[in-house]
Amino acid sequence: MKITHIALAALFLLPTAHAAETADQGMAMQPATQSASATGTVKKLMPEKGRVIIAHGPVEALGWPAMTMGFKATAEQIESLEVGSPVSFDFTSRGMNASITRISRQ
Ligand SMILES: [Cu+2]
Repeated sequence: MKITHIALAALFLLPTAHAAETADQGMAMQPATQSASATGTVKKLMPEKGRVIIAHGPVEALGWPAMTMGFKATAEQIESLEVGSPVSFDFTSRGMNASITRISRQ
């Protein structure tokens, strides 16, 4: 999802938080794992890849603007979702590598 984030950041001329984070991943330094919560709308389910695409609102804890991105999710989490569902969820993020730890429909 790196390309998507760079493209979105450029497209909307948003603050550089995401771009800076993405750039960090290209260097030897590994970003720390952080936990955060967000709300959003399910855009796409990708059970074969263990991912769900969510249009999420701003995540202040991480300095993320609203955007559409992929999150790692378990088969059970993906099965509980439907495209178009509004959701609230918790996730851990290492740079732009985000994994859902809890998700529920709103
Ligand atoms: Cu994002």
